[in-house]
Amino acid sequence: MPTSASASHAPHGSHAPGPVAYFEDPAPGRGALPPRAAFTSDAPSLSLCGTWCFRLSPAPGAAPDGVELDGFDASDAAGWSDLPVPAHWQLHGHGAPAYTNVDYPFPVDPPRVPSDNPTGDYRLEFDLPEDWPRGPAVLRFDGIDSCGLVRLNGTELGVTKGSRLPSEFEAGPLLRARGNVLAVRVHQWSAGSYLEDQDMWWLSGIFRPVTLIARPPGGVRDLHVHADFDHLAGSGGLMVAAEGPGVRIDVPELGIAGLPAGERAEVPGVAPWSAESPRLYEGVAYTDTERVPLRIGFRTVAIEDGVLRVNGRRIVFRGVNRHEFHPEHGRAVPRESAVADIELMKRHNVNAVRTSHYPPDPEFLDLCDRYGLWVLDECDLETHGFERLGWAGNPSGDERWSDAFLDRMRRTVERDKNHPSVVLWSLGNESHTGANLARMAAWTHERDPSRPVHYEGDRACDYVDVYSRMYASHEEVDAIGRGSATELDNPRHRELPFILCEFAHAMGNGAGGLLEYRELFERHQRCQGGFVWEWMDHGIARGDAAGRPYFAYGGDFGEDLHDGNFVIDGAVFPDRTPSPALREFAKVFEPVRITGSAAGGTLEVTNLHDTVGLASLAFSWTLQEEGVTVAAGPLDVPQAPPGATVRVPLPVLPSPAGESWLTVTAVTAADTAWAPAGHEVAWGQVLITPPPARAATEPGTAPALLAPGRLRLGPALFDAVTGRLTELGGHPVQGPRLDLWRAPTDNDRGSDAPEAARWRAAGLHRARHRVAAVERTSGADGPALVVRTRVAPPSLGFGMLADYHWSAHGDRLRLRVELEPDGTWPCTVPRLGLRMAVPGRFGAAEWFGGGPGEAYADSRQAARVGRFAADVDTLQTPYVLPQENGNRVDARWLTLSAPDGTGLRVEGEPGFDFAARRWTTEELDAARHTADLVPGEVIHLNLDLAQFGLGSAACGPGVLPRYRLHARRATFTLAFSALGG
Ligand code: IPT
Repeated sequence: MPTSASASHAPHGSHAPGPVAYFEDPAPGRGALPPRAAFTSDAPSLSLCGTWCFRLSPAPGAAPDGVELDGFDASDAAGWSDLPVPAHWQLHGHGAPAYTNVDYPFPVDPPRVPSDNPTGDYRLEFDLPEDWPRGPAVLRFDGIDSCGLVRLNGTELGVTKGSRLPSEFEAGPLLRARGNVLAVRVHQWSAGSYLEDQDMWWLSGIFRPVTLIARPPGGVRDLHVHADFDHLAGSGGLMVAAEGPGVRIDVPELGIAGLPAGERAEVPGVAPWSAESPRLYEGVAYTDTERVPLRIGFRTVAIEDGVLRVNGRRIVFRGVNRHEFHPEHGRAVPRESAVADIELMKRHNVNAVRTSHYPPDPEFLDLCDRYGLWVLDECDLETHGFERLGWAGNPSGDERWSDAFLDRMRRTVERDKNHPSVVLWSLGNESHTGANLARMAAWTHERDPSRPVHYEGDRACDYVDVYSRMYASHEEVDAIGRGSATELDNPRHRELPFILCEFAHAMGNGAGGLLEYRELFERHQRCQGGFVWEWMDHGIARGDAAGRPYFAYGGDFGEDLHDGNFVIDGAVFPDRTPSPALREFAKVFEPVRITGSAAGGTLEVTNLHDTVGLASLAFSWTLQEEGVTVAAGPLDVPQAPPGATVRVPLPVLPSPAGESWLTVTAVTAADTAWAPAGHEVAWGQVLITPPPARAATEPGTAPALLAPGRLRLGPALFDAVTGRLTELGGHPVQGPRLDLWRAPTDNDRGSDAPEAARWRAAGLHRARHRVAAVERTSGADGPALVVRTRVAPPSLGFGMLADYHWSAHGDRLRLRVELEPDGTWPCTVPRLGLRMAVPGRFGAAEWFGGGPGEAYADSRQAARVGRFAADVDTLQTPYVLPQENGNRVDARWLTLSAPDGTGLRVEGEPGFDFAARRWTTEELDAARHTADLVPGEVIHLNLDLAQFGLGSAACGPGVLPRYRLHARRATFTLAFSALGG
């Protein structure tokens, strides 16, 4: 054991023999200074980030002695290497990342941890700057995962636990002008690991900044800014509590000068802070020896009549859960990535963040203050793995862990208490319930009565101020909103604001059903929104043997216990590219709703902001005929307070003959911190000219039998035996056949409603096609080629009768498919559609219909009617675990063409969904990573009548009944023609 290991804490109730090392002690760390607010000042500080010497030992006992001493040999020859700080050692070639969701990756034997406990020794020699003042100085660690023993110049400063929480140690008396030796021994596993079982990668090390900060005698030790807003009077109040001699406050903009700490100033006419209008006032708190810049936001959070209000207004969380993640750096997130997150959130109408499930890098909250996001700031606490044991031994109810729980909450609240963006505290996540949690809540209520306390695990709402749930179905949220009996028939559930701390699990393709959640948040005052799970896929950037990049997930590092791709469940991909889910979110939760009708002659514009008017937006309109702009202009929209709807007459429009839509958009009128002027915030469409009646089709051409075994029908050739289309206008094709299968999504496989398992059991992935007849007929609609088939899985008795009625009219080849279920179907169906293949050269797609992005039955609000172009490669959505993707809805027509203009045109009567890919559905289904998908020779084209919805069953409710698809009688009509050539 290392010499500094302590055996001071006797094991309680543990059957394992032996003393408890400091890292196994359930108590908080030792030696740290009392927690205080995160702030910078004009006192000298020295960043100790950079390159440190590092050595990883397989166990504490194997760690070298004397690292903390002068002259220790930390050379490469002695087994040391360079490691950046901040960083995780597993992402720099030492050990490997590992992913589990709920399971502890070690035996549950609290507070013991495995003796195979990877231990990283960090060593930094540093000099002080010339002008560094003598006297007190603190050494600040913003995050060490999971336990660090800190020694400076041979002397222990202390031990820190609580990976995502800061610790400060007094370092002043030990500092030397030159040749300081800072040694930090970090253990991957500690007693703290039992409290840090969040659903994420296990990644260790000093992953947040390390700073030495001079503490001038007579300086400011801590500050607590109280800045409230009285919405009735329109005035604010400012009082700054401070630790330090004679602290005073100036806020020049408000005429506040020399306000003594502890005294309150009334501030008439102040502008309040909100996520939508994040007004901050610059100030300074100072003593004779130190000046601390302040950014003050005035706002008051209150719960009145069961409704959460800020500055008197009901707010709705249109939020996301944000883990800190970067595909190369893990939780050591570079500042520009944090800024990118916030810009992306703001640009997609996200107004709130739950810092799941730990306080973020402190700078992130500065950004939230500045850009404007409501924050639910969550403590670094999760003991989920005890659920496997029926919660037996859960630390939440165990006295031995009481101080550790409270310590974590204190460090959260003290660090972040001055952020106007933080409107709720959260005790942690998935730690069941217990006295230690109740104590955290009681302490928080006492310390900061200005913010309500959240914790989803307090299902009885005994010690929290909001009723919170995760993944409640629409039906249940509606019941809660109506105040009807809830799960525990608990009156508290009818009195408190209700929020979904997690909903709409964004794993893979999905979640569907966002629109219906929004409707509930609008219908019920107490249903105040929620936080999508989650912001980002935690995929780790890797390359395969051929150098093709992909993102890794659980199991990709050889873990013997892991939860696969459950860590890939974000609204942005690991590289922060927005996924279709985020675009859907942006549309569903747009802060302005634009509707209207041509018949009524008006547009309705509803302001759905919580606190601001429409002044920051510019409105304009565009009229498009078949997706081509024919007229456009600005639109005058009168001011509307939050919640109000204004009516605007439709602009004077031409009358195009073809299908025409008026699109009205609201864009940012001026540059904002998060988007340039012209960024689209909201849009709506009104149908002006419906699709014209179809011109009478030319009379049909009769099919002709050609030798050998081929049939000609107008521009097409068919196989006379199989009845399958083989050529169109001279282009080889594999003609359309009924296809019911899709590569299951994570939601299809979801545990709550495993549709995919039923589809597979029903053999839908390997349907066989029996050709019953190939007939040349001349029915009422003229001559036709009729191919009668039965499509059915092997070994089972049910199937689908599919008749293909082909007719040729000039250059157009028309297909009417008639479907009829045969026998009793045991399951729903993924798709009702056709699959065909066309030459790979036809890689440019253009269509008039829903777009530009992918859409599905229950996730299609973001699809607008227009004319769109994309190549087949960009029609794909690169879900980290490949699955069904790329569907476009309601195409009126589609062309796929080659650069020389040859190609294929498909028209719907009236419309169809489509997807086009360079691999088959079976290949998509089999792929484990994006790099497994290798383009083939042809383009596989799905032309669908309908597809099963997405839902959220990967973690939560399945597809709503109206979006489920059943085998049913159906008719589906398309027309094909060849282009050019
Ligand atoms: C819920 C967790 O709180 C969250 O961290 C994440 O794991 C999510 O599930 C799934 O991705 S807990 C679950 C039991 C609902």
